[in-house]
Amino acid sequence: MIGSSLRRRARTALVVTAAAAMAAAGTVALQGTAHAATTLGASAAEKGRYFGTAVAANHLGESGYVSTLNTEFNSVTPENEMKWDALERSRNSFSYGPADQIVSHAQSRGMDVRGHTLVWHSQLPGWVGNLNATELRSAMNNHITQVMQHYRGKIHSWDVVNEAFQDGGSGARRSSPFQDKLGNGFIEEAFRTARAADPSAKLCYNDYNTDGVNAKSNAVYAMVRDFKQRGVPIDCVGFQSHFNSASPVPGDYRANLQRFADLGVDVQITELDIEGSGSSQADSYSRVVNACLAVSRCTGITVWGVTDKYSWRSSGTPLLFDGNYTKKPAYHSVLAALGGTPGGGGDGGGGGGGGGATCTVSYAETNRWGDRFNGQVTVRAGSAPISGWSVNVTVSSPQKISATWNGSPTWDSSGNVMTMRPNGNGALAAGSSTSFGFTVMANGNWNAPSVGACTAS
Ligand code: 9MR
Repeated sequence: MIGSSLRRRARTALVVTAAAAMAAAGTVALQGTAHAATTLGASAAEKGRYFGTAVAANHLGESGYVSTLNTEFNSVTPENEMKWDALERSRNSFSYGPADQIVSHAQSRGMDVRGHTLVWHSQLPGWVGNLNATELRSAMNNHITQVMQHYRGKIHSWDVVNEAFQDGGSGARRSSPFQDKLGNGFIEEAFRTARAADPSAKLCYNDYNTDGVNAKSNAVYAMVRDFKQRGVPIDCVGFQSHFNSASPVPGDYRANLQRFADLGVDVQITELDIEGSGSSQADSYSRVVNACLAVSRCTGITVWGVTDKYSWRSSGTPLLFDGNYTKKPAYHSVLAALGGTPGGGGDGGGGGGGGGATCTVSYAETNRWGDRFNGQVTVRAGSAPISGWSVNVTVSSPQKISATWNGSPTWDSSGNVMTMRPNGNGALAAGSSTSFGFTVMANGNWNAPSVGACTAS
């Protein structure tokens, strides 16, 4: 399922008939009906990016919360459930309940998950601060390894180290048990341990007040440049982007994202919220979105909560939906900046499903040997979430499909037409995708299979 990485290039959608044949191997996109994306997640996906939100497990029973989440977002970050004090309150005793709840919700909807966060000075249980250096090193590496192995293969990106630099002009590291006892090298060690624990996750450094060019972001920049030069594994830098009138979106926001991207890392906007209301808030949000879209390595945006009423700074009404899950002007400006068009209803919480369920497919040959080749079909939900899908794949005689994976196939009587459906839960969030694959025995015929249009339910 985590093949559902949302970092992909936008594809041109072609309106075709269900029986359309693929002329040649390669990637071609097909869809049943033309549509414009009408949700944050789907419109971001059309720009090759994800649009996520922080989620709290204790709100997953609230219908307005869940329907807004499922309709609009295709990535989640557990707001507190993956922090050290939540996962390892006593040494080497791990409790994953609420974090697992968020991950399984995300997986069942085809959403990506950002892991937040492994090594941070805050929300750290007291026992960690009481260890000597040797014990602390082993506890840090054990925490990273246990947690990342528990979620191995399920996390798009991990915030490996969070907020390790001081505010202000010093550019110094922040005092913490890790910094004070292990020295500067703890960050590098954490990243090396993380790479070994889950090589499929992107490894990020995440911080705040680093959104523009300033002494703090310069210090982070120097660290990332050093890591890249020395081969320390780091894949991404997170820019939290908590803004208000005292700390507005910096004028050099895009340039700052770009200079990090130019170091050879992805950049992500990880905790976006902007205090305010009305058009000034909306304008600030669209500046952030436009900055991300202008930087090709800016792979996604996460807002720090679904609704103002549960925000960590709720009185500043910093999010896209108000306490009734009604879309705010900021929502509309974000959607417009992402190139989406307003969906029906005009307010949030309307649930997924009904009416707009569409999906598209794309085909690629992924491998070829002397006698056979592998094909892969990627199924992507349109601008509304879907609960299932089916796709016909037709091979031409004397070809035979000899194996399939990540799907549940049925066959027509000729054996040449395979109808593929999901293996288990086929739900996909708006704009998110899954893939299935198959091996074709060529028997001398190397034509690409004909892949029909996607049918969504
Ligand atoms: O939103 C989080 C809030 O519920 C917690 O009480 C708080 C505790 O430190 O952490 C908040 O999230 C923070 C995030 O983990 C790291 N960057 C700053 C965020 C806002 O404080």
